[in-house]
Amino acid sequence: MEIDSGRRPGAAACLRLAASALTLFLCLGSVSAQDAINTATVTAPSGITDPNPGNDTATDTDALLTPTLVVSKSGVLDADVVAPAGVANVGDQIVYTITVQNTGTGPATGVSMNDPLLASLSCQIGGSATALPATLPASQSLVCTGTHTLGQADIDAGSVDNTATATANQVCRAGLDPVCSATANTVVPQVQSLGLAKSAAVLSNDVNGDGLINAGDTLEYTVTATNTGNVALSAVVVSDGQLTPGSITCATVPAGGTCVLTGTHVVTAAEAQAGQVVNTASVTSTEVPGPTNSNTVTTPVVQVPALTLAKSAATLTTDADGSGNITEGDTLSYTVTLTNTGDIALTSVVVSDPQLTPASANCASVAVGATCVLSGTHVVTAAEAQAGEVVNTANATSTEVPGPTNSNTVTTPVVQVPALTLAKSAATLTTDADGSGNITEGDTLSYTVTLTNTGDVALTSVVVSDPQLTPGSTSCASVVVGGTCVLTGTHVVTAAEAQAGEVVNTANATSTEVLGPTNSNTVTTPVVQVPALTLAKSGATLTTDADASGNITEGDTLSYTVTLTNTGDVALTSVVVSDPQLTPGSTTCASVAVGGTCVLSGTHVVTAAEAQAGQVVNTANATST
Ligand SMILES: [Ca+2]
Ligand SMILES: [Ca+2]
Ligand SMILES: [Ca+2]
Ligand SMILES: [Ca+2]
Repeated sequence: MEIDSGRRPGAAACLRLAASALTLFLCLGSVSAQDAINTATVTAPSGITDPNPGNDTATDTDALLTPTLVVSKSGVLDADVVAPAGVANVGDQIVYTITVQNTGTGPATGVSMNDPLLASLSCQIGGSATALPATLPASQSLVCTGTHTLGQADIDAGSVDNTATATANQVCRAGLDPVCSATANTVVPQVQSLGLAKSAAVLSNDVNGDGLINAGDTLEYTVTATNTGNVALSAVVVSDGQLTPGSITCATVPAGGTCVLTGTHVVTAAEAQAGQVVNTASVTSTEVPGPTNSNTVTTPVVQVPALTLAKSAATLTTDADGSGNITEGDTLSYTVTLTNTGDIALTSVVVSDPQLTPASANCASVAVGATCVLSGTHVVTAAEAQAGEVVNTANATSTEVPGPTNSNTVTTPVVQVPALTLAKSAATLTTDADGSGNITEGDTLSYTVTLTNTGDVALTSVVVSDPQLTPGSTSCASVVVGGTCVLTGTHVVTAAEAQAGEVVNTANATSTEVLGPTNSNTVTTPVVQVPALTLAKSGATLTTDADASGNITEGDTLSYTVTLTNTGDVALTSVVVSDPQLTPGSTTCASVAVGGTCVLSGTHVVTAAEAQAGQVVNTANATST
């Protein structure tokens, strides 16, 4: 069916209804205030024979007042109902105003309104609410409002078209009158946009268990891309090169929907050094090429400065005494190594060991994993030798690890070298028994025997002995290095020593550390020998009484004994005891010991002269070497 409204000659307005077999014109004739004359004419279509042409026209003349309705409609988008404001979202509204104006001369009754898009209408006439259907007087307007809530289909379509249709009893009758309708086309602007937000880092693997974010720890981030527009976006890619995985692709994200990348990041040494992890993600889509960047998330990293300090064992560099082992005076070398075991560089590093030369090493900065090394030497002291070890601990300080941090303690055994000397003084004549002014038998000599600790360790249970002295020994519980233990004693020169012509004297010492015995120097003291003898002659014994007179007379034989006694302190040698009046006249002793004798026994015949003299006078003598 075709509908054509327009004027026709002789009519105020006509409505042409055309069907395949019939065209019908409904025309409203000219009207006045009092009547309406309406003439209807039917014309047979071409090819149709009108069997009764006389009834093709009818005219009705009525005296009436006629309403005329004019419908208009407008729609206004309210994009602020649902956030975000200004963007049309599902739930936002279009507010429609439909106005039916009665431009005719008479009231329209049964005025009603149909708008399939609007669930309910709120209407008023002349400012007063009214229900439908209503009577609309001439020159009045029926104003109805209603809202349409946007659906995604509306937004996807980009606009909403809808038509309101008014009906009344007199006009706008469905199927009879020209349609009293108005269509509103309301544009719904499409917005294509993406928002991207990154969560704060969550510590998901605390490698060192300290509850803090440090190098090596794993952080987890959630990067959320949100479709902040009002239409679906496709091929949404959320990326963050610092995360694992580094991206996610969502084929389609509806308006308001999200595409979420959850990834992890292991805090690097560089980030620890910098003290923070700085992280920005991005998103793109087919519709929003972008990239759109996320907020930048800065995560503080707790720095863990740390160091270790290790000291090497001592190396014997200079073996001063050539002993092949570590002894007093030897030079040891040590290496003290600081290693940066933390996750940031250490600055103003000082490695110290006051026992070494040089005593410290300075490093302005030591990178992670790098070292600062002090190499120095140490000469073993007497005290260390006494202690039997060198005990040595280094330390280190830095700006980041103020410390001091001590190294391992290195204990180096020192081989102790106990040693002593024993010296004996020359003899001093203390008591000159015989007043001879020199050292002779029976004189008293004094000696001093001095033990000196010449080693590098104290000597204990020291005994200095000399059996020839009185006292024969002295004991010292302990003799420090360089100290002495002195035996002072006296000795009376013996006969044997006088015989020998000297006092030969050697002391000795023992100690726990130097078992010994260690002998002193031998002191030989000359003894002045005092050779002496006595010569005694016995009285004559009448051996042969030649004249048998019974007394000593001429011709009698007398016997004598001449005894040499060694009364000195030295043996007498080549001793000859002689008496020329005796027969034999002498005797010789090769050696006569002290106290020993050399005896001449001989006889003598009284001579005439002796008889004449009345006596025999007889003197013996002796010689010796
Ligand atoms: Ca909105
Ligand atoms: Ca940690
Ligand atoms: Ca040595
Ligand atoms: Ca003397």
